[in-house]
Amino acid sequence: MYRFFLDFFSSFLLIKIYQFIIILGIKMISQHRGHIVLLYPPSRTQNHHSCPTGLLMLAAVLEPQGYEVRLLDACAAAQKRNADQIIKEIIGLQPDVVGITLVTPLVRQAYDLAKRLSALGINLIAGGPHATLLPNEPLENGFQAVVIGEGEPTIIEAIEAVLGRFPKEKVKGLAWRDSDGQFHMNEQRPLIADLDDLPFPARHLVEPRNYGDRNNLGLFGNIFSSRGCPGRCAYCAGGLFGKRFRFRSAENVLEEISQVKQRYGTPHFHFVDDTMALDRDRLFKICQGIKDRTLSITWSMMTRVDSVDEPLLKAAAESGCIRIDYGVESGHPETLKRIHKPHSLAMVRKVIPLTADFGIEPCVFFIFGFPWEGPVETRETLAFMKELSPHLHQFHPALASILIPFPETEIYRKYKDEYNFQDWWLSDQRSYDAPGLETHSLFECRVFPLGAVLDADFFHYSQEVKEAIYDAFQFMYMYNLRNRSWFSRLNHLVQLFLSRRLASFSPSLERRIFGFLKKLIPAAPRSAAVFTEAPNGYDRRSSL
Ligand code: B12
Ligand code: SF4
Repeated sequence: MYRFFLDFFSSFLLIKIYQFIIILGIKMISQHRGHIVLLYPPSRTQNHHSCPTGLLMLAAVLEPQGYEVRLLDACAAAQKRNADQIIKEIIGLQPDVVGITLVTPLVRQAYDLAKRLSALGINLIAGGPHATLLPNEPLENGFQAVVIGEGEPTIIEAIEAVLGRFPKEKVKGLAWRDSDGQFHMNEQRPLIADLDDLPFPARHLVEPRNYGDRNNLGLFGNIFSSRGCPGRCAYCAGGLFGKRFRFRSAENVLEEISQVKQRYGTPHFHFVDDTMALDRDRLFKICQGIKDRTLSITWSMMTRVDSVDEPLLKAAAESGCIRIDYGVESGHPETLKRIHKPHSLAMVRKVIPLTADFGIEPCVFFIFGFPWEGPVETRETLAFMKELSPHLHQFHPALASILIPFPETEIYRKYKDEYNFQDWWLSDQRSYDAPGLETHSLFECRVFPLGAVLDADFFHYSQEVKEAIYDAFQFMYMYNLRNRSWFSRLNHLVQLFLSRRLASFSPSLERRIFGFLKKLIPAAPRSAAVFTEAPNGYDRRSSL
């Protein structure tokens, strides 16, 4: 009997060992299809507090197919890296291919980096919004191939093509250059028909310490649930995912939230969709599902003013929605028409207080500096901001911006010749991804995170328009300080006033006198706006 058990046990063990060797062998054969680095390129001004969803989605497609993937986010807030550091790291990793996301403001630096990497013999593939809009540009700046539009269905064939293991001309959605320098644009790849087919982002590749302290509980919470937008806003640099609104099923979205909550304890989710609420039925189902599954999360979304109403806001609030970002853009009705916004000021006047009434923080975005706007129109937007402000907890720093003519937008096409800003993203003078702290007045540094955009001088604003824009930003800054002591507010106001007046008289004198103050005095309101803790302790920096 004893012998029987011993024989049985040893043969069982042998079978298991053989099984292990066979599986290992298969894995070793199927693995090592390549080492891939996915890179979000360096920026002087951007700090990410959450991981880049697009690259994680690509990694999720690559890993099961035997590719070893490393994520490098040069903008990760606690581990920012410049081009030299990135190059050193990439050389150490010895990848077969590096895939880089291109967004317009960062291409100037990304191209420099690409040329240096390419000179080292490293294979480079570009993707993302800028690469999709202008596919031949990356090919002239060090990249071997460009993936146009959605990356998931194309990335594997693109890598194989760059490595010479698959014919480049057969990869749908690929732009490439042959050995004679000839530019080729292959047949378009159809949009993904069913987004539920996509794997969940490979969040395990993220190193949390790169993104800051352990309080950053929203790190893993960026989630996409739909793609495409039927809107045609004149300034919008989207379009990557097409005009047709496609969405994941409520069940699929809920499953991802459950898994992330369980694995990482993520308490807050931010939907990065362009316009989350376009399919009402689905949103109702998601809200109901969050409650039914007792997920106990909070969440936030971006959507259009005209896509919500009372029942939807009620359902959202009941399921944990704490913030909705709305693109209001202007307080000047004519501007709303000219930029093809589907909402009116009356709708905004209704929706913003309604959102706040349900306990959801409404976050409104404005754009200043449309070329047809003078000081009067600019002040109309400021007046509208003031009107809405009682319903707003505070103004977020990313909330108002100055119009940037992103490539291929209606604004860019209409005004590029008149204002002579063709291909501005390649010029040093207009590349606004620069710190500007040395060149800007204390006033600009404090209230005006996008000061460098004014320097780029896209639309040649008059002094009156600039003053009106300054007033709007100063209003937001002081509004965020409204709960401070009167002394603190007065102190800030006096500093701003003196700096602004002195700078208008003599910028160099202002810099000399206030120069050291910039370093001494912490920029209270921006940090007050950025580092606000939501009631559940979720650090909302992660979604900004
Ligand atoms: C979240 C977000 C942010 C976050 C980023 C957080 C983070 N950690 O990544 C923050 C708030 C920091 C941000 C800032 C800015 N953003 Co932003 N942002 C978005 C937003 C809303 C969602 C991005 C996302 O996750 N999408 C979902 C994923 C799945 O899509 P994806 O990233 O595009 O990736 C897919 C493809 O592009 C492609 N792909 C991407 N990279 C690569 C690489 C390779 C090798 C390949 C093959 C494919 C590929 O495959 C992916 C899967 O299909 C988009 C709008 C949108 N709907 O995409 C705007 C968007 C990307 N942002 C935009 C802009 C302009 C900015 C700013 C420049 C704003 C400013 N005025 O300064 C800054 C600068 C960003 C920076 N870091 O440099 C524009 C870009 C336009 C352009 N021409 O480049 C967009 C498209 C918004 C718009 N409609 O105008 N942003
Ligand atoms: S609604 Fe948003 S995503 Fe759609 S076109 Fe307008 S700005 Fe772009």
